Amino acid sequence: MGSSSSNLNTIPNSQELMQETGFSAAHLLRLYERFEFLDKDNKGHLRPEDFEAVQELSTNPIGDIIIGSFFSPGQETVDFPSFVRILAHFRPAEKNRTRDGAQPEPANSSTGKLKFAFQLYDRDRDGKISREELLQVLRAMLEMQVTEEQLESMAERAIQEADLDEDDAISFDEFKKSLEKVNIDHKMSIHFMK
Ligand SMILES: [Ca+2]
Ligand SMILES: [Ca+2]
Repeated sequence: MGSSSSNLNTIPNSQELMQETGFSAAHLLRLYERFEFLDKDNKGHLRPEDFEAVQELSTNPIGDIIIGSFFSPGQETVDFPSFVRILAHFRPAEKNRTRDGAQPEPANSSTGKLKFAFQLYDRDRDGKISREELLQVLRAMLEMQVTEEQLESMAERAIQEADLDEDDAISFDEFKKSLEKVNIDHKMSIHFMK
């Protein structure tokens, strides 16, 4: 078996991170190993190009957009705690976990997942998805398969359907309403350990 190269003690603030994100010790260790693997030159943080080693992302049409979501606007690096907090959005929601009202909405709740999805579109993080932002995502997803004209009419339709206050952009509330029928927990969950 050999000695394990990492244990919980090597992870800074591991207890707080587990409490905050709901990841178990085993999950956190796995994520730490993953982080260290991606951090090839042991910088202690990841840069966008480090994510290119993640197969699922390099082949995902909106991989760049997902990678971008790990970085705050204007930031080129992500450290381990932030990395874990982002991934916490993809934990399946726990059905029977009660939480007291004082706690913030957990990242893996339906609302937490929706907020994360919303932010994938809202590139400039001004709280609204503009027509141009919607077009950027559609373009990335459907590259080469449809014409620019078709993309524009798709964006137009999406905005018309979701835009209730008619400001020509989609707010988070409008986004949430338009996705009410979608099982967001199912769509945005990754089972981290099989
Ligand atoms: Ca925006
Ligand atoms: Ca609106």
